[in-house]
Amino acid sequence: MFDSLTDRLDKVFRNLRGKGYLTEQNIKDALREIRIALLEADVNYRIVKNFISEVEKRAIGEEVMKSLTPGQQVVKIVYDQLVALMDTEGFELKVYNNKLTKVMLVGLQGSGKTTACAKLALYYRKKGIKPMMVACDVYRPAAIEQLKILGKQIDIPVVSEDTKDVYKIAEKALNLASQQLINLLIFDTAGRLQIDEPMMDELVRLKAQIKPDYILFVADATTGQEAVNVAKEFYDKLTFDAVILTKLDGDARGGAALSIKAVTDRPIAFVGIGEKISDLEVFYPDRMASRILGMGDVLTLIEKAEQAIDEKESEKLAKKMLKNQFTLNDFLKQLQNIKKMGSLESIIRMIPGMGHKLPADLKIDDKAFKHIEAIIQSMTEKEREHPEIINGSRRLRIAKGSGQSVTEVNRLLRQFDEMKKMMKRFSSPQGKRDLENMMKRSG
Ligand SMILES: Nc1nc2c(ncn2[C@@H]2O[C@H](COP(=O)(O)OP(=O)(O)OP(=O)(O)O)[C@@H](O)[C@H]2O)c(=O)[nH]1
Ligand SMILES: [Mg+2]
Repeated sequence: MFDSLTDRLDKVFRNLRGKGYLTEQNIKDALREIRIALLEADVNYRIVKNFISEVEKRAIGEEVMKSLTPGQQVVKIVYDQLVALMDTEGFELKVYNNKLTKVMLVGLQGSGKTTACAKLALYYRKKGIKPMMVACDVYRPAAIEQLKILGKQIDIPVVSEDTKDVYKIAEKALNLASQQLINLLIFDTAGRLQIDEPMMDELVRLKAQIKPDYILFVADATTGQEAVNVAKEFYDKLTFDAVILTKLDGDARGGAALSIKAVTDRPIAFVGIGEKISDLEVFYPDRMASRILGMGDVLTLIEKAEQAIDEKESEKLAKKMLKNQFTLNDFLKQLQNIKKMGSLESIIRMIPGMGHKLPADLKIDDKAFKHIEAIIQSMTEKEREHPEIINGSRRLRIAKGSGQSVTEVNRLLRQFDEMKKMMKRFSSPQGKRDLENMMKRSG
């Protein structure tokens, strides 16, 4: 995500940080580089101009230049400006478990509306909300089927009807929702390649009929400024409430994320970060700014961990770690928890200082997980609890049983051993202090 922008900014800041004090010229040079980086990221040029002049106003002054860490101060100012640029002003899609909230999704063809429909439904169902989806795309032949398949996967009802009359489908959905005490009705609508009048008129009419509580504009982040221009046109016709920015996982530049709020004055509410139905995140400007500046996204990481890991279980594990009683069985459990959080790659990219250092095209193979799992599963209960008994012949048996080589088995056992040593170190009082310092530095 945003790798090229992050890389460029990282270079500028490294240069600044390396200097003991800053002259006005240093800052001006850095600002010029930042300006180019933003333009290359496909941020709207007017936004870039304002952005740079705001940063300049704050950065060129006694306070920054005379401070002990001028480079760091400039980074902080850029960070603040990025947050301001993507400000959501506290926007929140409010859904309640005792009444109906209606949401309408609109956007260009292929922007990710139908996928977002299912993602939203799943997201709110996890919060105890009763969602229902409505197939209002009656033009693309497979569109209704697509939504139905998604609905089946997550076990959420889909309203559809064999008709070209979208208003009839909408009416049916409104009736069903009130009969079945649905809390969230999400309308998937048809997209078009070009914005055309009949399509817009249909959306305007649908809006008048449904009276949605929220209209969300779905935009494909990888289309950059194009997405922003289209957003403006949709906004003029439909005054949508917020944006779902999809395919951020494939967006190396970040122009849409950085421009859409400033151009339409409507905030980003959610971002799509992958093709899976669980790949939806609430949008937080501060976390996004951290990601862009390569500072990682620890909060999202923690939230994901909290969702995936049972609190009691993780407490038990933590205690075992501290007492150095962590076994291969616990290790296996941890691996399975991590897997629930998403792909290994997406997790690593959120770790401060890690994300942007990985090459953009690097694919971390989740198969490695499966191999480790297979190896541990090929061990007896006793071996998992007491790996020290695993001798040569046992290694051979485990290798055969898991379809891995003995070298792989050896490597896992060695890594596990090292992990235990590290845990032992961090469980001492000095170790805890080290760990805290480490976290402070990276946070
Ligand atoms: N990588 C990635 N792919 C996504 C994301 N969201 C949607 N997609 C993919 O984008 C493609 C189009 O998504 P759809 O949900 O069908 O788009 P749509 O707006 O409903 O398209 P139309 O109904 O044709 O207008 C599909 O292949 C999705 O899997 C995302 O956040 N990340
Ligand atoms: Mg669709």
